Amino acid sequence: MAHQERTFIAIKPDGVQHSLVGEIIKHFEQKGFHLVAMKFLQASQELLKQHYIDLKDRPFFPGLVKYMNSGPVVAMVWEVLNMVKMGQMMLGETNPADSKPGTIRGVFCIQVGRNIIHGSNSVKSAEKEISLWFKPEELVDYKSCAFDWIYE
Ligand code: DAT
Ligand code: MG
Repeated sequence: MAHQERTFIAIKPDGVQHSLVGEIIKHFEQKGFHLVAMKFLQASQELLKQHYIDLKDRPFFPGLVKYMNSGPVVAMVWEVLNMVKMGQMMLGETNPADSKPGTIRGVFCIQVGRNIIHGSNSVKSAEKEISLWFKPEELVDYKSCAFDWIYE
């Protein structure tokens, strides 16, 4: 049976404003990621500072928090085999200019400070981010009828 890992994915305020919510979710759904949790909210500065705590000393940190707090986001938890590699492959590079055309950042955005989507980049950061954005009871446990058609 396939070993599943959870990742935290967020459609950032620019992704919401560009009406890309459905389009972005479609990519994960159709690829075969398993949806575990989802909510629509305007994140507080406190939450965002915690979320990006590892970057607190970088010069772009205040602008990053301001941008992420400037409008609503879609926060999600998805489950997939080998989530770090799979997530990076779907999202593209941090800088959209380095992202391949088939990736979400490669197709839908231009600049690093407006890169429309977040995805966890390790199992450890995923666990931290999921517990920051979701309560345990908000994570839904169910079996997808397509599971045996996605995993061998
Ligand atoms: P990622 O979002 O790909 O995990 P990261 O964790 O290094 O990248 O940085 C988090 C976010 O911070 C990134 O999505 C956009 C912003 N950021 C990173 N480097 C930046 C830079 N040099 N200038 C402006 N924003 C930057
Ligand atoms: Mg990161």
